[in-house]
Amino acid sequence: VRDCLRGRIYPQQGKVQLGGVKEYVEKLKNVDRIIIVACGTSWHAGLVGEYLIEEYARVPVEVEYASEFRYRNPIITEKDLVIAISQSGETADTMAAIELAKEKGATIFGICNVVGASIPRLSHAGVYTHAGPEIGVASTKAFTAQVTALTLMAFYIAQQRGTITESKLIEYLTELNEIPTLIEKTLKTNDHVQIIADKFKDSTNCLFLGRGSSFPVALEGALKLKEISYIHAEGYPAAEMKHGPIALIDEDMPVVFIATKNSSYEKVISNIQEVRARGGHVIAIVSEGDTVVRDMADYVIEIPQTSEAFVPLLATIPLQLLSYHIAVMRGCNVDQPRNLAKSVTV
Ligand code: F1P
Repeated sequence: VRDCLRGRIYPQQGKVQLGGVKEYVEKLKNVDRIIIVACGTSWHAGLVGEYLIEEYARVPVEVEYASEFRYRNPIITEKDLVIAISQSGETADTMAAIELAKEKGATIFGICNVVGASIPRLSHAGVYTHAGPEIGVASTKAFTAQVTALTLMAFYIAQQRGTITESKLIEYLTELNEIPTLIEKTLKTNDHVQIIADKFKDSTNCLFLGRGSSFPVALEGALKLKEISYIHAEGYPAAEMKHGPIALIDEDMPVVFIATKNSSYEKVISNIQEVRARGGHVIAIVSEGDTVVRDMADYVIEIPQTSEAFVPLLATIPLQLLSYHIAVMRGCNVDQPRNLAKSVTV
C-alpha cells in the first residue's frame, strides 16, 4: 500500500496529492455524479469507493457492472465523471463501457495496475496502483491497492469540495499512513486462519455478511472462495439476511461475518444471534480485544482497530487467506483456477 500509488499523502499538512488527476481539479470540485464501472473484484473495490466518496465528498455515486452497463442504454452526460477500475487494464467489458461513456462526452478516470495497458490509454486521467504483478488469476493485492486509490480519491475530492474539515482530514491521513503497519499485523492471522480453514474445507456452501463498507468486503470474500476453491458462496448486506438467505441457515452453513467495532457493530451482533439460533456456524472478523462476539462465534479472527473508512483494507486480508487455505486443502490450483482468465478480453 505504501508504494502502490503515484499519489502522495502529507498527513501533517492535511494534503492529498494524486498525480494523475491534478489537471482535473475543477471537474472534481463541480462534479454532480460519479459513475464507477468495473468487473469482478474491481467492481467490489468500486462499491467500497461509493461508500467512501459519498460519505466524505458527498457526491452521488453509481457503481455499475461494466458487463451490464455496456449493453444497456445508460443515461450519461458530459457532466459525469466515470471511474473505470481494472487490475489488468484489458478487460473487454470495462473498455466497452469506457467507449460508451466517452461517446456521450463524460470524463474518464482510470484506476489500473498495469502501466501502459489499454484502459489507461483510453482514459483522460487516473492513477496507477503499482501493486506489482498479480501472479495468480484471482485479484488479491490489486483489490487492496484499488481501495487505497479510491480512499485517496475520496479524500482528495472531499478536500477540493470542502466537505471535510482540515482537522478531520489530518486525522484520517495520519491513520491512513499507519495502514501498511496494520496490514503487516493483519497478515499474522495466517496460521490461525489456516486452522479455521481446515474445519470448513469440506463445506459446500458459505455465506458472507457485512454492513456499510464491509458489505463489499463480504462480496469479495464470497467471490474469492468461489473463484479459487469452487465452493458455492454468497455475500449479502447483513440486514438483507432476513429477506431471504436466512432460509438457508442450518448446521451445515458456515456464515462469515465482518463484525468490527464500527457504527453497525450492535446490529451485526443481532444478526450473529439470528444465525446462532438456527444452528449456523459463525466465523467472525472482529476488532482486536473484542470479547462480545468472541463469546458468540465459533471462531473469531482479530484485526487491528481502525476507522470505518479503512476496515475494507484490513478485513479483506483474512478472507483472502481463508479462501487460499481452503483451496490448497482441497487440492485446487490457486494461481490458475479452472475456467478463469487473467484478463477477460472477449
Ligand atoms: C476483472 C476480473 C477479476 C477476476 C478475474 C477475471 O479483471 O473479474 O476481478 O479476479 O481475473 O477478471 P480486471 O478488469 O480487474 O483486470
